[in-house]
Amino acid sequence: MATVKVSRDTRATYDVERVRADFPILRRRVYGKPLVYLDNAATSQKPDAVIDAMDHVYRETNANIHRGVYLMSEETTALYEDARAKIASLINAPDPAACIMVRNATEAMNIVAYSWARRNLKSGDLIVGTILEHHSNLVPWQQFAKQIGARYEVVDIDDDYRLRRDQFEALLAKKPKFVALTHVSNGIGTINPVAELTAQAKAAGATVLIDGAQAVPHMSVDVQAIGCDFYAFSGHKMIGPTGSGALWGRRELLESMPPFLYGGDMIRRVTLKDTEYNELPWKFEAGTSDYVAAIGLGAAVDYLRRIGLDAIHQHERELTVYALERFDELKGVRTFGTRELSSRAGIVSFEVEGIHPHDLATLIDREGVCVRAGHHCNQPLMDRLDVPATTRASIYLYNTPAEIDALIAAVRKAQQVFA
Ligand code: C6P
Repeated sequence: MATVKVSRDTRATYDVERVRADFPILRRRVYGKPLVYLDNAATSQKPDAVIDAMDHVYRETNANIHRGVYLMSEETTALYEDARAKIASLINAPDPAACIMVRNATEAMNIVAYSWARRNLKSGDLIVGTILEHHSNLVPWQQFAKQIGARYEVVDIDDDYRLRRDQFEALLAKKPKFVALTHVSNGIGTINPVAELTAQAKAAGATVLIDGAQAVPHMSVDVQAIGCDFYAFSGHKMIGPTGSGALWGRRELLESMPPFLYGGDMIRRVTLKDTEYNELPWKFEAGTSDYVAAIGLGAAVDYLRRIGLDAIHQHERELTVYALERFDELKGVRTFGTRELSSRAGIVSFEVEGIHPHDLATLIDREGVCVRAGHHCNQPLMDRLDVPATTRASIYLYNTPAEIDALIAAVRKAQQVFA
């Protein structure tokens, strides 16, 4: 399959060295070699702006939110709610109150499984997923279906690693109640046409959840244009802190759902007989939130918007094309994923003949290059590809062509070791 070429004229405007200067960790060395961080699908590095925003809270304003009537609590609450507004605006959510702050995408998807699905699905109902799902958007549905006697069926991929639309449509003809679908595959980088798929699923009467964990960090996302009912993502993959993320949902759905967790902050009035719940979004934010992480995520959103999600996406696309071209030069190497660029994110999973992915990743690491080896929480996808695991390089806004060269050189060196 031929690699699709893209124009490289944004190179002039995208100043990757300037971006890199904002990420202090990129200055470190590993094994005496410059760090080449290519495990961005697992988690991303953090710029000074995010570290400083969190440092500021701990040094200047730290106090529990929504509880104190004193200045510091009010300041921290304002920073937290301001972060929520930024996060909502990033995905063009119509209403920040429908943007629930969570610890990560996994928690977001479990909220939908526990609060929405338990109330709205019953025995015999059909839930549709895809073979591309990360375990966190597969296991909750598979297990939930088992518990209530519902059916969970998945859409396969075609020879070009893209979802089989014929199969999706055949499943929709069975009138599923729910569709759980990833925006971008973390295993092989397929970008799903989520707006089209959502429109079809909604026309068939399904409620739609999109897992945006690998999309929001890398491209412009507009939940209104997609038309889905729920959209989930993690902060740590988008240069924000661990312990941050969001679940956006349609207000009317969130209002009809019971809380996921019970405790402080999610209540309006408690008596020994009963509890009246708080309004959105706090009904779903029981206990002391990781408000410092959320504030850090707000700073990450500011940073990403300053660079521009479209510019980041284009930069990653150019690097992906470059990486695929360079991989094609290597003998005994197979890359997974479509070469159709409009459907391809900056995730390059590959296997090298005669070298187990874990051995390969260990040797690559010795050259200062961080990649992930394993099933990437995609075991059904690995089974489908008929491989036990892959080695995976995943690209982000601070990566450079020289780093791709370092990866390729490290793979060559590993091949020599095993020759
Ligand atoms: N994928 C990877 O290396 P959490 O762990 O909740 O922040 O994100 C879960 C998750 C959900 N959906 C997709 C598409 C993901 O890629 C991930 C996390 C990492 O690919 C860690 S397994």
